[in-house]
Amino acid sequence: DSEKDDSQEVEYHVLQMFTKAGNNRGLIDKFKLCFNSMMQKSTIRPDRGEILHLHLVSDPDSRPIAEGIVGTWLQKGLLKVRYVSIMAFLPFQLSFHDPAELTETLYPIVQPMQEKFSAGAKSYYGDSIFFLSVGMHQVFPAETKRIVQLDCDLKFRSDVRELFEMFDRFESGNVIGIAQEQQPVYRHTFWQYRNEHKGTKVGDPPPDGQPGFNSGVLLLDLDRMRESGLYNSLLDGNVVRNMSEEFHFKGHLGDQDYFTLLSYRYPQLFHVLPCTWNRQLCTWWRDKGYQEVFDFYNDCAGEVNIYHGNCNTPIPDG
Ligand code: UPG
Repeated sequence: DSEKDDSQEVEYHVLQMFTKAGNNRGLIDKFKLCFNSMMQKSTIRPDRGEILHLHLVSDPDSRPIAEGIVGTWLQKGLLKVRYVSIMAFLPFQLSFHDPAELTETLYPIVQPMQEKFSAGAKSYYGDSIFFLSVGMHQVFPAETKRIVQLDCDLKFRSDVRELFEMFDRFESGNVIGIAQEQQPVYRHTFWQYRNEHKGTKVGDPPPDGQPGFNSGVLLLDLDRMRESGLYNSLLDGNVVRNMSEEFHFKGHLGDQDYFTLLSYRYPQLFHVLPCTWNRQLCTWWRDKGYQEVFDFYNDCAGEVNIYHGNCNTPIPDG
């Protein structure tokens, strides 16, 4: 199962996008909360031969901001040592990836999705980088076998290690772990298909329906993504266009739209994470004509493991 070998540390790869943070106080505060809560709850420790490797996709202006936040965490720790590189004492490893460079590899892979699941050519989610997860298996080297990708607007109440343990629950054929969307957004965007296919589960709420996915917490089994003939065949432009047409679907939420559409034809590619591991707090769709059904989508029983303050929703204390 694991990357463990006696001579080597076990590496737990976590990736986050942290771009255009320059004048975005909101994003900076979100990242701080997410990072601090993840570190506070994490039991992944270098002295146990384990290392948390944080990959940040950051443009040159955002990078020093991230370094500042990560540095604050260090000052809280044992860091009183002088004359020694502080990086040697990091309780985790940090790597930066330039979005412009990643985009060069990504663009040819994700261009068909960008056409269908972006708000427009110049739109914010139109950037290829918002489809990074879709082509991550081709962007990262073969040594990187699994990655957990996280939005910045999260708060951990549990150990990030448990997310990695969930890879072991994947059934054969599963390549990505992802939680369901907790608002009727896909009930809305698939209205035409639903209208033409009475009784379909597409866009219906849990437990029996297929509400679609939310990409705030993503378990990417890069090895399986690389090996899956099915997954890679579905990256093809014609396939994406045909599926979009079949479902009369045009989205604007990037990777999560693509994964949702795929799941309606090929659910076996996805391992569905418990709702408590991506507890979405946005309620924007409640009063857009969906009062009656909203709670069917939004209910999530059990202790919250990760809060997701999507659409700028404040995250409760504690
Ligand atoms: N991000 C940046 N810089 C920005 C804006 C976004 O780095 O200027 C990153 C960041 O990691 C952020 C993520 O992109 O957390 C998603 O953007 P966000 O504004 O948080 O989107 P939301 O509207 O909160 O989230 C919805 C979904 C979420 C999904 C996202 C894009 O709830 O799960 O990932 O849309 O599909």
